[in-house]
Amino acid sequence: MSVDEKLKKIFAIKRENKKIKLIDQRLLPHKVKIITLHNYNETIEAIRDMAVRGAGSIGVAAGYGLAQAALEAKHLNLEKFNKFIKAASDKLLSSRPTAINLRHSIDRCLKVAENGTVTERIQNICNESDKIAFDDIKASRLIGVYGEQLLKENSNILTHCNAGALAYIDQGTALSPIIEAKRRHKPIFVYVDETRPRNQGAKITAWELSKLEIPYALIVDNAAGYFMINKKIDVVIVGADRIAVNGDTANKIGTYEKAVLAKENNIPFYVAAPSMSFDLKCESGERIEIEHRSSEEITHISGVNDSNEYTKLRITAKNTKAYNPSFDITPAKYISGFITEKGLLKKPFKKSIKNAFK
Ligand code: RUB
Repeated sequence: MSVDEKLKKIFAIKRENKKIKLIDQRLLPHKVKIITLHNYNETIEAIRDMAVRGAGSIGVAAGYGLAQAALEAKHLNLEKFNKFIKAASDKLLSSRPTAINLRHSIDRCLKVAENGTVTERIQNICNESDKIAFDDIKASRLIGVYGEQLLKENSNILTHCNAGALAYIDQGTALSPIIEAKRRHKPIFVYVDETRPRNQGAKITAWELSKLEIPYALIVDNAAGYFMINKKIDVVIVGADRIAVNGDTANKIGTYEKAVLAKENNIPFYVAAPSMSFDLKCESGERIEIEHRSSEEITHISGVNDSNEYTKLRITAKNTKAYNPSFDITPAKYISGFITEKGLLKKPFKKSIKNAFK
């Protein structure tokens, strides 16, 4: 089976008129269950509870969610329709705050719904939501093509969290250059951070790479320094949830420390991200809202037992206090470049980012 045939089985999200279908990422890698979301409230819940996750997929889900809301409101007059869409947008926007893709998707869908009859506005929102997904596919492929050029034969790549096909359709951001290398039969090896607390690396990235038959090994989050200082890692590639105009980048918690370690060890550190991940209204990382999630994500762990039954376990003493910021900011000075659908953006980032996306 070719890489492309294998990729088709790892789809993040699809829209079929009012229904959204997605692989429930909470159950991976133990169960590949496709769930159907019937209305926009179900979609909000799926984003909030991370059945769908990853900046790009959250953005697509939000656009599709607004399409669902528009279809749900088709019997309303124009005034009530507009109020309904405004309320639905606000609710979608508050479902997860850090990834800018969500806001960009909502803004794009609202913009095409500024004029016309209710029927025309519904059609425009639906078309735009599909176009967001289509644009993501194109960006994902181009990121792969540009990023692959940075990988030498037998490169050892470290990645954090999951920025593959389930995070960003259709072959991810950080994993896209890796998939392109596989397509071109270039030998490479991937070190996968487990990515506590939700273990997106251990549960999703490792699963995706094994499905695609790309050689990898899972490492614990605090082992990256060991592998770097022992010259086992040649390059780091991560995704992004929001990038400020100066290049400061929000990504999954732990990204910052990997970037500092990479600099200390003279290892290039790339962020693979499409235009949808850049926030041109945000001057620097300090202005990026960081999502704080439930402490239960740290105190408990889920998986399957020997009978393959889903189990959740508490790993700490009862009532253990835990802080759980979901993202951190990597200052631009630690980033070697941004792999985008427009090519590699180099320093000075203020200039290259503005030139690429103005
Ligand atoms: C996901 C995360 C990923 C980026 C990848 O966090 O931090 O690295 O979203 O970006 P979470 P992209 O699992 O909490 O959503 O989607 O652009 O690949």
